[in-house]
Amino acid sequence: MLLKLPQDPPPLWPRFRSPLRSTALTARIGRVLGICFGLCFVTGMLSHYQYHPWSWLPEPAVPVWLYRVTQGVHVTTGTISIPLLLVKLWSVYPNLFRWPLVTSVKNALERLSIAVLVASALVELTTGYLNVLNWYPWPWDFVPVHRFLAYVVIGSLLLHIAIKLPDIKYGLGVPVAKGDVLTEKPWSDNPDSWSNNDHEPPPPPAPTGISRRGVLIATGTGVGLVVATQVGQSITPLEPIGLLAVRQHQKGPLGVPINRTADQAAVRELALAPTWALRVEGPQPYELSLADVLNMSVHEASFPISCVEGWSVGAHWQGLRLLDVVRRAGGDADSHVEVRSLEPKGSYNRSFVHGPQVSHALLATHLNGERLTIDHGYPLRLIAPDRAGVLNTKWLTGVRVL
Ligand SMILES: Nc1nc2c(c(=O)[nH]1)N[C@H]1C(S)=C(S)[C@@H](COP(=O)(O)O)O[C@H]1N2
Ligand SMILES: [Mo]
Repeated sequence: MLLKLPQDPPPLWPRFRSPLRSTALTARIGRVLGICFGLCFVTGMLSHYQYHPWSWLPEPAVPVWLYRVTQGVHVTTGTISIPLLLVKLWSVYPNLFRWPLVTSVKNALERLSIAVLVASALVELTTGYLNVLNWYPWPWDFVPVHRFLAYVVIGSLLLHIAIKLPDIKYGLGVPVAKGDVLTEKPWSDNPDSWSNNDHEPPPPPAPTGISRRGVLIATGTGVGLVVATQVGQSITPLEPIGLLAVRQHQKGPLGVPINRTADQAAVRELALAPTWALRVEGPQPYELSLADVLNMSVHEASFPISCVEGWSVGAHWQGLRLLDVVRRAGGDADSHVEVRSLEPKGSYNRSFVHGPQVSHALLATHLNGERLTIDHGYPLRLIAPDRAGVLNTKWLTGVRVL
């Protein structure tokens, strides 16, 4: 006991009597949520790796759909974690009102670790979803904070699982309709620990309204609907029911959505200038005029464009092979290559290619059989398989062999 507190809570202190809330229910929701958090974390790290690959382990170029799948899983698991987390919090929030609020130093630390987990998870998931909507109503840089918070979430989640292991084992071991009612046991019954092991099932609660199984079914249905109406942004055949799919390929020119237009990037004039040329730097520098570029644009490839925000769509590309351009400048398949955009500002106005992607990348002039539109990167853009969309720089001006 930290302080000498009154034995009983104040008279207006909330009391929770719902027989729906139980360790069995919480553990089942928690298991699915834990799997989602795990998948979201791992795929998020893969995405981070796309931005900052190690030079000794460059990103692969095959299978061409790899990033499409990992990033689709990242955004989908993150999105469904929002309703799952809300149900999970609903199932345990009466614990906030246990009396006394803390019973020991250990108990206080446990509560603090949960506060960190809940707060970081809520911020991580909400800002992640708002990022998908391209809305940034906060003053910090999204990407580094999103990554840092991911470590906080996963660290405090692992701690939480370790602390709650006895409850998790108990909760998953009893049928969901049976088992203790989480909130009926007064805190003061177990002053030493929040997680008590001696769960003694009280007499089964009288059935009223929805059952615990009903809560699980409703949650599962809701999550299923979110998945079905969202994955249309990466699984194109499901697009017609993609109510929550933020970007849809039919809504962009040439069947591909656009994240940033030429006007937003302030490149329209530069990209349309008749003097446009591609400057290639390296041991043997040279320039390609627009006519040269179009003459050399004879290579075709099909691979998806996959945005970090989760949308992706298969596409057919035609262009010059980056490797040919690099070789003519004196480089080869092992070169590190910098591809630069006309875009004056912004962190995505240049992109680095090395490893297997050098041999697979195209400097594309055509998309799905037609000349690139200005918003898709006219006159020339980078595109490589298994590469985050944001790294496929548009409106090229130069290639540098490093
Ligand atoms: N120069 C430049 N290239 C860019 C961007 C940008 O903002 N500037 N956006 C990127 C992002 S986030 C994506 S997903 C793809 C989208 O390509 P699209 O607009 O042709 O679909 O372009 C990438 N290329
Ligand atoms: Mo993107």
